[in-house]
Amino acid sequence: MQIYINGELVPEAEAKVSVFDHGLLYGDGAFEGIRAYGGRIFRLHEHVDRLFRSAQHLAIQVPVTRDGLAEAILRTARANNLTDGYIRVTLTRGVGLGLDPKNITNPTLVIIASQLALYPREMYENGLELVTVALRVPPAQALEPRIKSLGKYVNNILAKMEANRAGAGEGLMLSSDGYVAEATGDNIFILCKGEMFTPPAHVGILEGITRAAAMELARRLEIPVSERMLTLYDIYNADECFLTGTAAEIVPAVKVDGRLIGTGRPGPLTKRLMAEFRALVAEEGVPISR
Ligand code: PXG
Repeated sequence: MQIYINGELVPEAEAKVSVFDHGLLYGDGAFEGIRAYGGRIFRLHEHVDRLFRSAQHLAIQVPVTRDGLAEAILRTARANNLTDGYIRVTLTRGVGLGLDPKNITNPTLVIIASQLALYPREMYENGLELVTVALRVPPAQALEPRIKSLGKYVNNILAKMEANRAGAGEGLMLSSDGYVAEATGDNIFILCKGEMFTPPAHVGILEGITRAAAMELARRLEIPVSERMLTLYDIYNADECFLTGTAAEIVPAVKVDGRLIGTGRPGPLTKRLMAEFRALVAEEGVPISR
């Protein structure tokens, strides 16, 4: 595997960052997880833009331009003959011991083009089970959720461990005041009487790129879709429920905290959206080959 580090492609065994890297020491950085389908990178520019917005908030100067980053991602995919896979872009503040970022000037940019397993195929056909975890998402006033920051993910990892302990496919996280926020690495949607709802960003969610794609597809199918504050009552009483994320794509959720959602089978609108999503990723996207 060839890894991109700060402008160079190097073999995996030589791809090393400093033990003084602020990403390692403090989780001081941001990342993107991107997928490629059939030789095309899905929503490449949206991911590049989100990384730049994260970097702008963190006041980390991305060492390349937007076009330069898109090109670096494509170059890394090409060097690894990637057609279908997962691309992980990591940006950190750079090397420096001690919290104060004042004298840290050389950010670290790493791009890995690899594979990431989806949920088992069975979960796409039969739906997954969610459990509400005790751990809450950080309030937006404390940790801006729109930054896809490295450090924030300890919370998501702990939440995933809680879901694993419960034997569920995913953990559902609430805001500190008990509104439905998101899953540990996915956004959540429900369908009620033909209308689609998802929590607004200010609840403390990541504004997912797959979430935006699902909303676009719903509009195309003339399913009314809106952001709304949701409680567990809304989820338990929904006709259909599904999760969206780069890793998960669109995956039905059929059981939440022991309650069957709707019929307990992936719903008709969820299935249509999954089919439309598969068509979208096959036709859209930036070609990897020149
Ligand atoms: N919420 C959270 C907390 C996430 O981390 C999403 C929602 C969905 O966003 P996108 O833009 O992917 O639709 C995410 C995304 C990984 C990995 O490395 C994590 C994500 C995406 C891809 C890979 O496990 N999280």
